[in-house]
Amino acid sequence: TTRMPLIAGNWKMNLDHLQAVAFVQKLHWTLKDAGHDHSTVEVAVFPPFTDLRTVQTLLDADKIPFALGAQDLSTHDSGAYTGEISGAFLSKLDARYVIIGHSERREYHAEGDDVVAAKVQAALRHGLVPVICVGETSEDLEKFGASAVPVSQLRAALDGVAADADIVVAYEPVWAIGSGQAATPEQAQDVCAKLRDVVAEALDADAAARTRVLYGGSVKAANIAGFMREPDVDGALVGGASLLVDEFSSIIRFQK
Ligand code: G2H
Repeated sequence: TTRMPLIAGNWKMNLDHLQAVAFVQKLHWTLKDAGHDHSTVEVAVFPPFTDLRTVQTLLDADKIPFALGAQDLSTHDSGAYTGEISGAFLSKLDARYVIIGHSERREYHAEGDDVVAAKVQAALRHGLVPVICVGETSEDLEKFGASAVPVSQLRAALDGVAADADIVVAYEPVWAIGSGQAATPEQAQDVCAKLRDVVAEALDADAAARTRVLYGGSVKAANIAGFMREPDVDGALVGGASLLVDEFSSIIRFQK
C-alpha cells in the first residue's frame, strides 16, 4: 500500500500564540537544516484554538509544509452555544484535521460515543478530516483485552459515515498516554489491524486500504521506528514529545 505516513503533534493545552510562532519556526528550521524530505511523511500540528490564526498565517507566509489541525470542534455549526467552536470556523482557517474523541475529552468532558459520532459528522460536513481517537483504559484491558473497547468505539464513531469519507484513526491506549509507558509495536499492530477491519466493515475495502491508522501514547524518538515498521501503523499522534523541537523533529525523521 502507499499510505503517506502522518506524524501529528497534539499540543494539548500548551504553547500560547507567541510561543507557537517560535516553536513552529524552530521546528521548520531544524528540519530544513537536517535536509528533511517532506515528500516522505506528512507533518501536522494541533495547537490550541487561540493559536490557529497565528500559526496559519505563519505557515502560509513562510511556506512551511505542515498541515494544521484543531483539537476539538462543536457538534453544531453555529448558534447559541457559548464557548463552542464551529467546524466552519476551522475550515476557514485552513485547518485540514480535527482531533475527535481524545481520551482526555472522553474522560474530563464526559464525551461518549454519541457525542464523538456527532463530532465526526460535523467535521465531515465542513470538509475537515476527523482524527478519531479510540483506546482502552487499563481496567478495560484487564476485563476485555486490548481491542474490544477501541473496536466498539470506532464502530460507533463511523456510524453513518460515507464510504468515500476521508478519515484518520488513532489508537491511543489510555494506559499509555502521558505515562511514559508506550504499547509495544506488536500490541499497536494488533489493535491497529483490527481497527482497519472496522473501517472495511463500516465503509469499504478501499477506505480501509487508504485510511491512515496512527498509534498514540508516549511516542518518542526512541520508540517511533518500531511502530513505523508495523504494516498497519501509518504514523503517530504525539503529545508530550511534540512540544520538544529536537525530539519531534527526530520522530518526523524516523528511519525504518
Ligand atoms: C496521547 C498522546 C497524544 P502523549 O494523548 O495524543 O500524548 O504522547 O503525551 O502520551
